Amino acid sequence: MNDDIAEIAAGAQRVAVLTGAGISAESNVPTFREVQTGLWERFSAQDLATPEAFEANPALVWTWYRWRQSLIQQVEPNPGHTALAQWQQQLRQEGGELSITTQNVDDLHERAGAEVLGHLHGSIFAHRCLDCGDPVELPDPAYDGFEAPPEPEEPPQCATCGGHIRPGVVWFGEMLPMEAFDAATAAIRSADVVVVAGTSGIVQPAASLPLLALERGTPLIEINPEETEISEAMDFCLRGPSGVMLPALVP
Ligand code: BJW
Ligand code: ZN
Repeated sequence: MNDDIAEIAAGAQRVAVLTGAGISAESNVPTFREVQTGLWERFSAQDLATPEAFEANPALVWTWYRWRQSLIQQVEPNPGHTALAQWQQQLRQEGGELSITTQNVDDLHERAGAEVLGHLHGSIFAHRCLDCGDPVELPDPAYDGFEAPPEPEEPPQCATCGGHIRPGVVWFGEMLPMEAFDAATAAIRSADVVVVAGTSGIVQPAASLPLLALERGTPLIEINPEETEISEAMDFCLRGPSGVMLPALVP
């Protein structure tokens, strides 16, 4: 680890972290855009991750998300998640704060013991009615294995209005949850250092959030084995997996 980065991390009282799919990659949750392993290599975002897709083929979309939900439930947080949870706890004990804003719909930060400020793209476990918005609790999907989604089955219907139940994720063309977005904006604006881990920086408006750090000259650190759309704006790039780089970064 470069001395400057270690010094910045050790001196920071307020840390704002933005995570993406890459932080869960070492837990065996597939990312979206990586060559060969990315979900969008095998599946069509257009046909699965838009409101129009759900309207056109609710069974296909529903079953795909239930399959991904079951996949997430079969894996565990990795050392990257744990390092962030530890750093958060450490800073809180010292009167500081580490906020985690994630684009991920999984619950691995929480399962590692961290508190998440906001899930910018929702949660795959928070089902709700498409029509009336009522939240709905469902039993876990009984799918086994990682290989492929099972035969499509129709989504359940809302007990209140009969509408289709949908996953609580943010599809393309949908607005992000305002509360999470505003909280992330405030956290980044007031941070001593901003850490961006495991995101390609392609999807807006999430990808532009860390760039708010530029307004005040706050140090920006990227953790990613690959160069990304937002690497150029970074002060430091740690080129490696977050499961290795994050534990090394925590003071
Ligand atoms: C590792 C690692 C390891 C691997 N350690 N790292 C043109 C310009 C600007 C915007 C747009 C535009 N055209 C369309 C838009 C808008 C659109 C958008 O941004 N599209 C882009 C594709 C261009 N955005 C939206 O639609 C958003 N809403 C919006 O804009 O609302 C306003 C509006 C409303 C109405 C009309 C018009 C505007 C909503 C975006 C919702 C995104 N949803 C998804 C799916 C969620 C549900 C689900 O899970 O299925 O969110 S898409 C998918 O991408 C998911 C992710 O959260 C998101 C970001 O992906 P992420 O996390 O960066 O993953 P990858 O795979 O891209 O990258 C992984 C990275 O990890 C890589 O860099 C690896 O190298 C790295 N890595 N191993 C560390 N071990
Ligand atoms: Zn309803």
